[in-house]
Amino acid sequence: MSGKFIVIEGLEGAGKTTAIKTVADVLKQNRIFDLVYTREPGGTPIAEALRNLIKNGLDNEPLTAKAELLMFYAARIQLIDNVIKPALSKNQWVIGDRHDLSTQAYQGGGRQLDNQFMTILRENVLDGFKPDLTLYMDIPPGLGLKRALARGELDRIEQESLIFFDRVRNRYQELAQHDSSIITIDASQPLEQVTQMIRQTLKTWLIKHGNQ
Ligand code: Z5A
Repeated sequence: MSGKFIVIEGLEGAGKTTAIKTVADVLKQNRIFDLVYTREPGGTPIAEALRNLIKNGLDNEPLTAKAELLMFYAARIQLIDNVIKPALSKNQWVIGDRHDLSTQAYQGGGRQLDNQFMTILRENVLDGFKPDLTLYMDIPPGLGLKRALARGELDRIEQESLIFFDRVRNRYQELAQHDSSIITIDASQPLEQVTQMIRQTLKTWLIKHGNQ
């Protein structure tokens, strides 16, 4: 059975952490035990250092939108080449907390960086590499932020305005509509229902892809 790359995406507070546990649970029920977990940005020493810079900044130096974008891609390619691809080649399954769709939604939608520039960068860095399945946890930004706030302090990106997160969500929804490897989960429902939806969606996907 060949390894697959499954990614969980969504705004903060969408419930990605719980979704990841549910995905792992369903995979194990399907006798898929060799799992590797990743988070982005992060997942290698260099990528984790970039994560820290992106989330917290340094010495109050303004981080430009383009520099932020390049840092996400630097972290991502470190993770792909040093962790994700080696795992897949050993037939391990990789469960990712965010991947490139985040960049398209946050830097493309939220920060409104130029589409053509982003496409050229993505194609050159990723060279066609993409997840086998993405579960996009869709939630209104206000509700997600309320959940995230209940957990503690907000980081640099989380401090953006609701208008920014509306743009991020719109871009997520737009991209999900045009890519059959992205499945949208209504994450505004109570936890039990969301978990049930993820279970059912993944079971159906596994059957369709010959891994039940
Ligand atoms: N970012 C970017 O801009 N570009 C990129 O390319 C990438 C990332 C890769 C990463 O921060 C930041 O970088 C992120 C996007 C940006 N910033 N923002 N803003 P991170 O990794 O620290 O944060 P995150 O990915 O957004 O994770 P999160 O805040 O932990 O969100 P979450 O994992 O979805 O939330 P959670 O911990 O699962 O749930 C939040 C709380 O809600 C928790 O207490 C749960 O018990 C509760 N919850 C969850 N589901 C429910 C339901 N259904 N009902 C009620 N309560 C619930």
